Amino acid sequence: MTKQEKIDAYNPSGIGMDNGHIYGLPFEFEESDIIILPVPWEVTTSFGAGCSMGPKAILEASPQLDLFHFDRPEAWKQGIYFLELSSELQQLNKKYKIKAQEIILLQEKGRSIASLAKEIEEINQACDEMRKWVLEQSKVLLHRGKKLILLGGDHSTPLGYIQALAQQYSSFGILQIDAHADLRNSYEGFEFSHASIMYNTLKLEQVSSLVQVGIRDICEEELALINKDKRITCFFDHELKRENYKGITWSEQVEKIVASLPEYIYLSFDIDGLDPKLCPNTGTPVPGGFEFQQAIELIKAVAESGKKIIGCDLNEVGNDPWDANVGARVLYQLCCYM
Ligand SMILES: [Mn+2]
Repeated sequence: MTKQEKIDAYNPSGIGMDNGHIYGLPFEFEESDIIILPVPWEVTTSFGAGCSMGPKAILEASPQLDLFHFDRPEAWKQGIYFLELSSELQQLNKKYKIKAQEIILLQEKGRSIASLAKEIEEINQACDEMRKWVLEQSKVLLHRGKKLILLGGDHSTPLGYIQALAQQYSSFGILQIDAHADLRNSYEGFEFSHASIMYNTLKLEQVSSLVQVGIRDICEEELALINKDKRITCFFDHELKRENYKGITWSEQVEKIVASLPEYIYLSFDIDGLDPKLCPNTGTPVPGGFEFQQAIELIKAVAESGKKIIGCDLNEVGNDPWDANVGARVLYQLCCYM
C-alpha cells in the first residue's frame, strides 16, 4: 500500500486502533514526516521517579485520542512514527540511576560526597553517552529530512538533539515551558543533570536567546545567571499571574512572549510547566503553572507568527495513565503545530 492509499483507507473517525503505532496511525517510518524519538532516561532524577517510562506510557495511552484538530485537520496525514525504545539506553539508565540515587541520598542526609568523585565521574560519563546517542540519532533523522520530536525521559535528554540542530542552524532561540529554570551549573554533582539542561545548551554559541515561561521554582544561582546573561528572558509564573489579576490577558502576554523570540525556534516543553493537576506524577511538580489550553495557545501563536519551529521536545511526563493521557495530547499538539 502506498502512503496515499493508507490515508484513503484510514478512517480518522473510527475507534483508536491498537496496532502498536502512536495514535493508532497506519504509517511506517518511511512514510512519516514526523518522527518521535523516545529517550527512556532518568538517571539524575532527584525526587519523583518514573519519567523514563513516560514514552512507553504515552505510546500506550495514545490510541484513545481523537485525531481531529481544529486548526490543522490534515495534520495526521503527514504521518507520525514512534521509534522503538532503545534497550541499551534502558539498561544504562537502570544501572546508573541506582548509583546516582545513592549519591543523591547521601547528600540529602548532609553527608560529604568528596570521596565519591570516581562514582560521580562514571555517572557523568553514562549521561554523556546518552547525549552522544541522541546527537547521532538526531543527525541521521534530520539528514533524512524528518521533523523530529524528542520524547523524554527527564529534561537532560534533549541536549544532543539541540547540538545536532546547532550543526544545521547558525542561530536559533529556545522557548522553554517549565516550572524550573534548569540553569544550574551541574546539580548534586552531575554535569548532565535535568536541572542543568538550559545551562548546558547556553554553552552553544548558536543559541542566541532563551525565553523561559512559567518558571516558579528557582535558586539564587539561577536568578543571577538570568540577570547576567543577556540572552535569557524569563517570564516568571508569579509575574504573569500578577499581570492577569490586573486585567492583562493571556493573549496579550503571548504576543509579548512571541515577540521576544527570534526567527528560528526550538521548543522545549517540560510537562511540569503545566498545573500539576495535569501532571501529578512528574519528577518535580510545583503548584501554579498553566492550564492545558493556555500552553497550547502559546504554541499555536508561535506556529502562526511566521517564525519557524525547527525542533521540539516533551519531557518529564510521569509513568501513570492520566499523566500519559495529558502527555499524548501535548505531543499531538506539537505534531500538529510543528
Ligand atoms: Mn525542566
